[in-house]
Amino acid sequence: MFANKAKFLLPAALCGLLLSACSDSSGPPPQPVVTPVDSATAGSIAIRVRYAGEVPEPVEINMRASGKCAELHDEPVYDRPVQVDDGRLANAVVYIKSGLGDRAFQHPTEPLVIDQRGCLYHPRVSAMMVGQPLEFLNSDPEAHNVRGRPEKVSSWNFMMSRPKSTRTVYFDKSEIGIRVGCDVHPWMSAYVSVLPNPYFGVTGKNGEVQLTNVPPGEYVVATWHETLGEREVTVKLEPRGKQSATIDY
Ligand SMILES: [Cu+2]
Repeated sequence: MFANKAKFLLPAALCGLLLSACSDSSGPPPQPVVTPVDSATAGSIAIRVRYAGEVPEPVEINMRASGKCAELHDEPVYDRPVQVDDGRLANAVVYIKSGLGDRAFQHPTEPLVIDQRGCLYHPRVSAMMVGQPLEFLNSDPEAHNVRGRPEKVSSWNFMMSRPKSTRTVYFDKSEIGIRVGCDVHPWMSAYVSVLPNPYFGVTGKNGEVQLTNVPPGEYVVATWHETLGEREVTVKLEPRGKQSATIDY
């Protein structure tokens, strides 16, 4: 029923019910036949993401209505989807959208971990590769369900009621900006992007992402932001080139 799409694997479901912490024993999809990158000719692309518009006022999250969440914070908690520092936009996913042809890349076996802590997701915005494990961790003394609302891969939904429990999902195709949420605490939002190549990153405070070990070529590099949408730029990379580009919102 989950064939060819996001795999929420049954053994993991069972072990999640029985144990406080466990991971998938079924394992990720097999590694593809990899197209090697010649490091002697590879280069790098630096992308800077800027935002010139108005930054929405942060909205205080009312956690008092839901269980223990409010007790987990000493200070008021604000929702800040648009984070801008000195004109630089954080939490934008930067990735090579096209230009790599049919190259195939090894996926990491290290999981991307999204922690549920203080009734918030950490990190809020993240990116990973197709085939890489995505591990949800519950660090709270509070039950959360994890509902994925993708458009291309299959949706998933499971409950995580025990502190320090983990659950793992896998993807065998790519999708940008999959929304993850919790029905118990409707303010909880995370966004995961699943990429078919290793050339991606999420901007931090400086609004920058470095793509390294990129083969020479002409690429469409795209950015995605949860409320500001997508932008693209074309970058031509010579052998051993160092290119940089700015993307403006
Ligand atoms: Cu929750």
